[in-house]
This record gives sequence, structure tokens and C-alpha cells, in this order.
Amino acid sequence: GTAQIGVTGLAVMGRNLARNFARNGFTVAVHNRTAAKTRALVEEFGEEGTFVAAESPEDFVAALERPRRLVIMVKAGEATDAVIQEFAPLLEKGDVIIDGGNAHFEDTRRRERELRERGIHFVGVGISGGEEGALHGPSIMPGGSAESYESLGPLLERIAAKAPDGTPCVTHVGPDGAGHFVKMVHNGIEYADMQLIAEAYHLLRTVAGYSPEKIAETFRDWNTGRLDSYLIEITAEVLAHVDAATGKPFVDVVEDEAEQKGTGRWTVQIALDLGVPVSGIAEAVFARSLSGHAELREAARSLTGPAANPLGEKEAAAFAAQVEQALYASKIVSYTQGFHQVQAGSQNYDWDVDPGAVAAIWRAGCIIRAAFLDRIRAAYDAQPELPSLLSDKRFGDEIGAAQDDWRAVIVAAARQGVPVPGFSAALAYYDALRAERLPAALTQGQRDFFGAHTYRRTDREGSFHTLWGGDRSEVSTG
Ligand code: NBP
Repeated sequence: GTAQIGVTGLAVMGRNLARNFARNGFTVAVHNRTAAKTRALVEEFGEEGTFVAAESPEDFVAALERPRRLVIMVKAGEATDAVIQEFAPLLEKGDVIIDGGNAHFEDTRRRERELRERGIHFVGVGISGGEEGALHGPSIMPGGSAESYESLGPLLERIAAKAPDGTPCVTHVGPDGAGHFVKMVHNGIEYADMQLIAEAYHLLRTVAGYSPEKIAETFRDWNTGRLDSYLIEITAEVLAHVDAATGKPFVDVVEDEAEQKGTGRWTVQIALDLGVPVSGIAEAVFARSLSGHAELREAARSLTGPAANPLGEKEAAAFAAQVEQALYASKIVSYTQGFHQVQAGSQNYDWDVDPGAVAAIWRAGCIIRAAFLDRIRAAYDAQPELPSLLSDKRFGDEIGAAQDDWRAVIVAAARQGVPVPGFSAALAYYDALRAERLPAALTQGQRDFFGAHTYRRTDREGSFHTLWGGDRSEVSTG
């Protein structure tokens, strides 16, 4: 075969990815279960590059140069397993199967293990950027063996998004499921970012009394500063959009029940297992699920809240500036939590993920792309063993400077009855981390009282139990 790469699964993502490879000069074998899609791709976009259309799995495999590189872009889950079962018997030792779908990293670990036994490299690749990204340059997060990356890396570097400094947004994240894990955390952070932006909007609308158009303007302004990001940019677009049918702001005619596909939920489920406090991401997932409980919300609508008390024009502008501080500070906390999860996953699964390299490949192509990520990269580059992003001097100083406004915004939200679970959870995390003493000592006392769970002391090594039901003397338990 002559094709350097093959793509099977030609729905929106696979088709655009195949075109991206072809536009970058690679010969691309294309295949889809329903062959009509393969023919349609070549008919419509054939002149963009060199495609080899394959009708059968056998033709597809035969079209690939060796070692073969074969990208699967089908629906995540059973379809991926079915396609692997179909193609693996046709492959040889040293060939590489790439799964670019949104697989759960545990599935990727299992598939990698099974295929490794047969001498086939299996590379789970997180791809972010939606259909536009797939075509023009996504952020790419490959796992799998280092050896497979040697053969695959140069191709991925060509099709990946380029950061402002020209670096391709792709790196070998780590072995087996590391790429899909990091993609999962990316999506968790995306949920948190979106929730924080939504809270800022809600406050500006309710407390500052701004119109959606005025809020769009405010976001456009923020987008020229430290909050510069794709999500702030598109938020301004959505808020400025007017519904053609009614002439109302678009945001006022959309049903206020947020949906989700599951990667945010996975992030939180895994965080619970790993013991990582990703409270901001969790609040974002819960906020979406709360919004969807229409009946609960209907039944609660008559509950008492505070009297509405919107600010005057001058106060509103000052408040908007405080909201920017609260949003930025909360964003630092979300990323702190997300990177903690990346590092916890890396440790737990022995992946040796470089957090600075992860920040670097999120600078362009993906949904959370932002100027901010360059600074996270710089923080980890300067100090690879940074215990937490909050311990970076620059982020620490910034959050310290923002904290008064951050607190004021949360107070105003509570006074006016605006839910800000993201802002509040972020502040609680910040205050808890920096606390000299936490009431966890009391929690330990309670656990020892009812369950003899023992505790450690501040002044001596070992573990201890107090005879709560007896004379309350202390015994050493080890
Ligand atoms: P879909 O997730 O909608 O999957 C459709 C493709 O899967 C079609 O090519 C279909 O073939 C194929 N397929 C199915 Br369904 N079952 C199959 C089976 N048993 N055997 C062989 N092929 C099968 O496509 P997509 O939206 O392009 O997404 C592809 C992957 O990329 C997914 O895992 C998705 O989660 C991930 N992803 C999507 C985005 C995004 O923005 N959409 C972003 C990042 C990642 P057919 O034509 O014969 O039905």
C-alpha cells in the first residue's frame, strides 16, 4: 500500500480528520462501514489531496504502507470494540491502531493491553476542537507506547493546531490511557470554565441589571485581557445574537436546561476514586443536572428569596469589574484542580505525564484554548515539581489581589439570591487550602468517638484512640 495513514469512520470527525491529513500532503486511505460515505467524501473533497477509497476492511488494510497506521473515528464504546475486532486480525506485528474517539481511558487501557499481546500498538488519542478543529487543526492528546509515537508523532504534528509560538499542539502524553485521561480532564475543565462564565453572566444580568448585548460587550472587553479565551469569545457571540423569529435576545428564548454527554461526569467519578478535590468541576456537572430537573424547579418556584435590588449605573460598572476578578480567581482554582487530577492520574497509573507539556498543547485547537495556558506552561516549566498551581508565585499573587473582590461578589450573590456554586466552591477550596488549621481535626474526633477509627496527634508519632465510652483515657494503637 501507499497510504501513510488510514481513517475508518467517516462521520463529521473522521471525514474532517481525513481531509486534514490529505490537505497536509499525506496519502490517506478512507473507509466507512456504509460505503456510500466513503464515496461521498472522495467525490466532494477528492481534489484536496490524495485519497484511496476502500470499500472493504481488506482493501483498506491493503492500501496502507507498513507499519500500518489506522485511525478509528467511530462512535465511542461498543462500535470501537467492533471495529477493532474487525481489523485486528488483518494487521501484523508493529502496526498501529489509533482510536481518536471519545473513549473512556479505562477502555483504552484494556484495548491497549489486549492488542499489545498480539504485537499491535494501540494508541488512544484525545482530540479536542470539534469538527472545525478536526479539519483545521485540533489539539491532540495521544497515549500509547513511546515507540508508536515515533511513527505517529510526525504526522500528528502536521495536522495539529499551532500555538501562537508555532509549536504543534500535540505531545506524547504518556502510555496506554494517558491521552484519553488528559482529554477527559480537559473536558472537565471545560465544564468548569463554562459554568464560571455562566455565573458571571447571571450576576451581570441580575445584580448589575445589564442587557445581554451589554454583557456581550463586557465579555468582548474582558477578552482583550487576561481572560482572553475561545470560550469568552463565543460567549459574547451567543449573547449578542438576536432570535430572528421573536426579535428577543437568543439567550432568552433557549430552554434553560443544560445537557451533557458524559466526559464531565467521568472526570468527577474518577476524581472521587483518586481522592482529588475537583469541587469546581463537580459543581459544574451538578449545575447542569439541577437545571434539567424541570419538575423540582417548578415545585420550588414559590419559595422565598430576597427582594430584587439591582445596582445603579455607576455601581454596576464597579461591580462588573469585581465580577471579572471573581471569574479570573475562580478560573485559576479550576485549573489548579484539573492539573491536580492530571498529576494524580499520572501517579496512580504510572504515566509520568508532564503537566507543562499538557498546558502547552491546550494553548490552541481545543475548547479551553486560552492565553492563560501559556502561563500555566511557564509555571510548570519553571518548577516541574510545583505542588499546585496556587503555589506558583504569579498565580498566588494574582489570586491574592483578586480575593477582596471575589468575596464581595459572592456576598452580593448570596444577598441577591443568585446561585454561584462555581465561584463559591472555588473560594472555599482556596480558603481551605491556605488554612492554618482545618476542622478536619474535629471530624477525626467524631470518627474516633463513634467508630474507634483512631487519629494522629500533632505532637507525637503513631495512632491513638480515646476510650470515649469509658474513662476517656488515650490508648496508643500503633
Ligand atoms: P459518531 O460518533 O456519530 O459515529 C458515527 C460513525 O461511527 C459512522 O462512521 C458510523 O458508520 C460508525 N459506526 C457506528 Br455508529 N457503529 C459502527 C460499527 N459497529 N462498526 C463500524 N462503524 C460504526 O461520529 P462523530 O461525531 O464523527 O465522532 C466520532 C468520534 O469522535 C466519537 O467517538 C466522538 O465521541 C469523537 N469526538 C467527537 C467530537 C465532535 O465534536 N463531534 C469531538 C471530539 C471527539 P456508518 O456511517 O456506517 O453508520
